[in-house]
Amino acid sequence: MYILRKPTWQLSENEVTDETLFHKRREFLKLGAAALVSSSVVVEKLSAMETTPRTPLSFVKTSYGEGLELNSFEQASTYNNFYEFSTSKEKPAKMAHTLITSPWDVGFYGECENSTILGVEDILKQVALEERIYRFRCVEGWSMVVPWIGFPLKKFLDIAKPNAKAKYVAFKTKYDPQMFPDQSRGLMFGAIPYPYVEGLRMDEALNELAFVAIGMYGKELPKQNGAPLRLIVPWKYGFKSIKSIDYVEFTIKEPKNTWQVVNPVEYGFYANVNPTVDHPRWSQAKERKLGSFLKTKTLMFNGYEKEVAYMYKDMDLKRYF
Ligand SMILES: Nc1nc2c(c(=O)[nH]1)N[C@H]1C(S)=C(S)[C@@H](COP(=O)(O)O)O[C@H]1N2
Ligand SMILES: [Mo]
Repeated sequence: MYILRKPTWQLSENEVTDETLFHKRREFLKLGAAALVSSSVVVEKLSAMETTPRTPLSFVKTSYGEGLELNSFEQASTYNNFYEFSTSKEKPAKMAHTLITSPWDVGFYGECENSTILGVEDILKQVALEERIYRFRCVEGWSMVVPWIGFPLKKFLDIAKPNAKAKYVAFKTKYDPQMFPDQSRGLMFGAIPYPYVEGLRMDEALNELAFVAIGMYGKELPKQNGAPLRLIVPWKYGFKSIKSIDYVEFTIKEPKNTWQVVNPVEYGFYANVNPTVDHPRWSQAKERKLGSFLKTKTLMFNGYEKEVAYMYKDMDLKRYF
């Protein structure tokens, strides 16, 4: 008889909050330690944490997110959700060196005219890179503001020319237990089903805010943040922003995304950030930005109501959560 460790998705609100406080305490201790040594030593330590040197990128700056206060690179790259490595928030940064991001192919399948497999470098030849500062809100109640570098998801999907029957698009993360240790753990031992799957309705995918990130803070994405390329859907909870994509499929039917499969009572397909619809085990009215002590109000559609509300005007957002 095996004793199963309780998966994170079964944690109570208290435990989630404790984890956040635990993290805050670590940040505080780090700051305390930093005050004792010269700042140049601290900078050296921070860059030594990067698992691999990351190439600086050239990109166009945009006005997205002007005026938002950024989280630090350190915050965004050391507190991660990446179950393929671990359910811990701290471990992906230490473990992600096993992810080999080059060569990396992305396959496009399903309801499209141009089904193809393309290397990331070929994809990058077809798009212009831009920087967008977006709010990012995890369903667990923490948030951050990150300057992503990438290109509109529409440009990515245009490569495959979706046909008129394509109503949805599904994305999958690479399945390779050599690179992602948790993929060999097995459902019996509390792992989530792999590969990780996410999906969007076609109109959502074509919305101007939907983004493919290949970098952040001026450089290539750290592996723990989903290198070589990941989705960023800023008006939806963070779990929709699938990492390390290797498969795109245009579908007629709504795809089943991983968290909906794991726990359909708690997670749906849409997962729009909505302070008025609580998670069954905690309120979604507030969030704690990484590095902040106080909670702040969560905004409808994470502050992107103007850009996205039209897509849901006839929908009951309590039902389609
Ligand atoms: N493949 C994959 N993608 C994923 C996840 C994951 O576990 N595996 N976690 C999701 C969740 S819950 C969140 S909040 C964000 C976290 O992104 P970050 O680590 O860059 O902050 O990634 C999302 N994408
Ligand atoms: Mo999340």
